[in-house]
Amino acid sequence: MNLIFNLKKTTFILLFILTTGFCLSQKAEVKSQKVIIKTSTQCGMCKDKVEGVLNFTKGIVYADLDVPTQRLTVKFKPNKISLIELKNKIANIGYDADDVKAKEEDVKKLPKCCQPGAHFKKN
Ligand SMILES: [Cu+2]
Repeated sequence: MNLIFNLKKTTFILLFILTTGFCLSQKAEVKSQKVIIKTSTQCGMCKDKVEGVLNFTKGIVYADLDVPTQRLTVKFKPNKISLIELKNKIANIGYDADDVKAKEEDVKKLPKCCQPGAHFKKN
């Protein structure tokens, strides 16, 4: 009787440990998020610059800029870098990122050809 009871208890504890462990491992798994950000980039140099910075930023899985549409696709880990931090990072390089506008001083640091209006009118 006592043996059966102990066996039940052991099974219960084992099951408990397994479920807890499973839940914890699920939580620890980092889910990455994908966003498309509208930027003020204009050419291949802008592309190299933005991708160069972002692809070496912690928490960013990859960054890919489509030059003709100015759309930047970023896959990132929200627990490492937030969307606003990401946009600020782009703005710091000198480009607008959606609602986050680049500062005048940062825009002026860009090569002349990459500054707004160099290739086409800023909209
Ligand atoms: Cu450029």
